[in-house]
Amino acid sequence: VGPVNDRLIRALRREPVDRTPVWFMRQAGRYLPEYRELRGDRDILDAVRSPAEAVEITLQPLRRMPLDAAILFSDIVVPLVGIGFDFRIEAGRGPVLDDPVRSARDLDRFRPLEPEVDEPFTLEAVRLLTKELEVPLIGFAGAPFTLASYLIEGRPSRTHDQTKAMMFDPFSPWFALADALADLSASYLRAQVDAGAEALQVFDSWAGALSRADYERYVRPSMTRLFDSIADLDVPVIHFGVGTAEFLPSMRHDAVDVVGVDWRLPLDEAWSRLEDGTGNGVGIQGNLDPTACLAPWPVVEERARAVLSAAGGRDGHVFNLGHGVLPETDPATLERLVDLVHTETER
Ligand code: 1CP
Repeated sequence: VGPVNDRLIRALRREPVDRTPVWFMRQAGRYLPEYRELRGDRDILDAVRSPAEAVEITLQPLRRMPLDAAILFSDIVVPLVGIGFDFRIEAGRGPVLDDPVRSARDLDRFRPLEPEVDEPFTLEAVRLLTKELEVPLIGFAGAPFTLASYLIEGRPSRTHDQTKAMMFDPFSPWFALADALADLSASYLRAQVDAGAEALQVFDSWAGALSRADYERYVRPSMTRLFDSIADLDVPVIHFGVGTAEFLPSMRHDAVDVVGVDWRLPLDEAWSRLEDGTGNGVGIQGNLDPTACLAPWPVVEERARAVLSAAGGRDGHVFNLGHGVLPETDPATLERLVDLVHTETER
């Protein structure tokens, strides 16, 4: 049996829906007072390792607003931690690795992920959640470039210099590293689906640091490897990136149902770039600027309506922000936004 509310799944499959589904990246997080209260300043990896706590945090936003999906509370570095990379997540900063990946020798630090052994807590959280939820649970993983950035830089980076330096160096182990990360993410995604996740999202948050030519040459091959190896899974897949407007068509793969776009390009234009020449349809997720949610409600409303009007009621639209909810966001704004999307798009 599937979830009671299958609007998200239908939209991801580009089937007609009664209302446009809406969820938010980082919908479970610091903008919620109940999240801050529960978490304090502890490393989020503690919460991830406790199925009960991960379940509770995943459910928090759904208790406040009728979102059309839940997203598992975890992090993209969790499978890396599972195979022995000793990340910690610093509050207000992000993942830090004291002993980063720098040379071909560091490839020895990789081994295949054994999800039931390395990530039992994640799979238990997925099982508990899918028993309880009335909306689909989205499982997720990081894409190789974004994961490589944390491994190589050893900390959050805005420019990803060392990552790109390794990538451009013809004698570096870049392609082997990217393939190892594709395999890691593919097994993490497969395990989440086996445990009950009903949709998947692959996050390539930092791919926008690359030109189209470099994305094609250095990143797309490992993305093809990743998506081909999960193509047999019977769940819809979202491929999300930030700053990727110049190479949206390169983000399409046979196994990708929907491309997630940031706020830089209106949805109608994103759609025409994606459909360019292929003839096969693809859905779109997005794309309200998360900083717009810090503005007074009339501004949020006007901008949300602009997103909906660019989507034009097409099948295959999933409403979301262009990136994650900012910690300064008033939860009431997101509550009103969910309501607006549902009311405005009633078919
Ligand atoms: O202590 C805290 O509360 C820290 C904030 C936080 C949260 C809420 C981090 C640290 N991770 C998470 C959970 C998380 N991470 C989720 C599940 C919750 C949800 O979406 O509702 C997901 C899907 C992620 C995925 C993730 N982690 C991404 C991809 C999505 C994105 O936002 O681009 C990335 C880039 C990370 C790395 C990361 N983890 C945490 C932070 C602050 C960061 C970004 C650091 C940076 O700027 O590089």
